[in-house]
Amino acid sequence: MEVTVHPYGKHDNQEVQAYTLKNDHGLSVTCIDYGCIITEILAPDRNGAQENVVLGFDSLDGYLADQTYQGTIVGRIAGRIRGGEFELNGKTYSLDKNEKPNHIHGGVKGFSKVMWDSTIIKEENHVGVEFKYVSKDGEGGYPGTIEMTVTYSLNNENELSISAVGVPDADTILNITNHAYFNLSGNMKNDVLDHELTINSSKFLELDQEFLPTGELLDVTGTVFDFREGRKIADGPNSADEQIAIVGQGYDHPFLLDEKLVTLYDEASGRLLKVETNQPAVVVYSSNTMKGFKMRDGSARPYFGVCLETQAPPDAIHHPNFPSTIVKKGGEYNWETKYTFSVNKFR
Ligand code: G6D
Repeated sequence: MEVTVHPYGKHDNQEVQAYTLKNDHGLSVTCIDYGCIITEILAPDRNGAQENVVLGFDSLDGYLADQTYQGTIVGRIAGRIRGGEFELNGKTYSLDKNEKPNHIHGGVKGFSKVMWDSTIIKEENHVGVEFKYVSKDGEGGYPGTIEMTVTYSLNNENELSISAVGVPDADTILNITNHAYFNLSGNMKNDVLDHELTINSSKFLELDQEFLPTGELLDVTGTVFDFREGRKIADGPNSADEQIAIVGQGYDHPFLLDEKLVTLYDEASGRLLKVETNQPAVVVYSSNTMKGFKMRDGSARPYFGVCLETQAPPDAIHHPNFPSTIVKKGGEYNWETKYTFSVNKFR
């Protein structure tokens, strides 16, 4: 296994470095210290062809201009916060309203849009990169200074593990996620409508017209939101379900995980992605309205990527019945998600 470093451009007079992690079985992951962005994952198909399975751009400029969070670590709070404000310990905090009138994905200078300090990791059984960033009190409108550490690690079991640790110096809220758009067809050969998604989740969150949770938990039974036995992503866009229509004729919904395991399978290539997490929910976003800009492997088109954003439910601070996103002074926030890549040679 190896980790190599190479220049990737300049941002705010800082050199942006790219780190490529390679294992001995044809899996490689490239990430950069701007937004901890994963720019490429090369994974073999059933015939051993190594192809890219995440959407992205072919240069830093693409990521600097990007408004769709391609490959980024998103925070302080992934998802939307209604009205761009919340109350904590009797004080109201006003956040960036970067999706008026609401706040989304950590605001104007969220984790996905800042430079992280990096240290490469070379161990006998894994290689990786450790990214560090200090989010100062008041950044984006959030309380408390948080020391953030995000670590990417690749081993010879074809496991890409991502962990995030946040240590605040005051009570605050924190709920990060990884916003990679997966497309297992390889090099965006096809869209993801034929991908089979399996999620052991019996409840998903109802969304309103602003894509914010209403607080209602809906039963998946008998709907295109029931992924317990596996389901083609196409079932959503092909459905007349009003929740599908609300978010642009696809999925953009948080699912509460009964088992913290999600799988994504592309029969044409044989690629199988297993996602394991310590998080209580996953937001499935099928890039319903993504269009109008050039990407590395072609032009952006709806349904050409699917995000599996493991996290606590969005806007949890306004819903006492959701898992909490409050982190107390002296506490520690821990987020973990492991992606395992394999091929199914026979199906
Ligand atoms: C859209 O509603 C979706 C979000 O879930 C997604 O994260 C964003 O695009 C990139 O706003």
